[in-house]
Amino acid sequence: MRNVCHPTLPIPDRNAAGLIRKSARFGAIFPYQQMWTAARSLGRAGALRKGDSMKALGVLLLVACPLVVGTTSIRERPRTAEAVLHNSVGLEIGTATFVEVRGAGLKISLDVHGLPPGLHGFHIHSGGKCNPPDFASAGPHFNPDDRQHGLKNPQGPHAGDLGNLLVAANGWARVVILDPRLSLTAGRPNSLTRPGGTSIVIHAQPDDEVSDPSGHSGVRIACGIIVN
Ligand SMILES: [Cu+2]
Ligand SMILES: [Zn+2]
Repeated sequence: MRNVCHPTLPIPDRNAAGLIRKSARFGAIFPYQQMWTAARSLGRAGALRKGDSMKALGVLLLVACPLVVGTTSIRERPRTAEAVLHNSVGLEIGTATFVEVRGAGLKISLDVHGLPPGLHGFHIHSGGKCNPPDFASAGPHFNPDDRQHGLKNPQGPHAGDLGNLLVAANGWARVVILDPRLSLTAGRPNSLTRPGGTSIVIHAQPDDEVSDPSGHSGVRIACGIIVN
């Protein structure tokens, strides 16, 4: 019946398959239950005669199809984006991946190397350009809610404030964070998919997380354009 209403979407990966399992139950069973309940009540009411059965099936399909199509949206691949980061001399230093988590925000996984050890402020910026060496083209912090800078600022934060990145002695940093203020849904004010684009920027200094507009985090030492 699913194919009557909507083509079955391919299962994209194991994570998505986990999400799908529950919805598949609803998609496969719930409409049938609806149809069966409806058919029984029609039968009880004497509304179903022999010649009407095909017409009734058509009506029931019309009723049931939106239910199935409604659930297939859960089957879709999660919205994702990525960025390849470069340093101020144009060398590639790592990647960031972005996965929208329904109802929770945006999961950001950053994996970079070749950076000075210690704490570095890092943010989503509101420009989709990373022109070295100063990356000024990335613009200010992404701030759709018109807040002040800093996760510890009572008037903050910017949606693009990500805190500090701890770089190990060997220059590597790997971090996974969830930012509840961001999305990848086009058209939403907090979406990283927007006209003009967005970028992820790492700074030379720690972010004090309170000083507007950028936490005294110093010059920009790496930048990646966010694409999906
Ligand atoms: Cu920044
Ligand atoms: Zn900020």
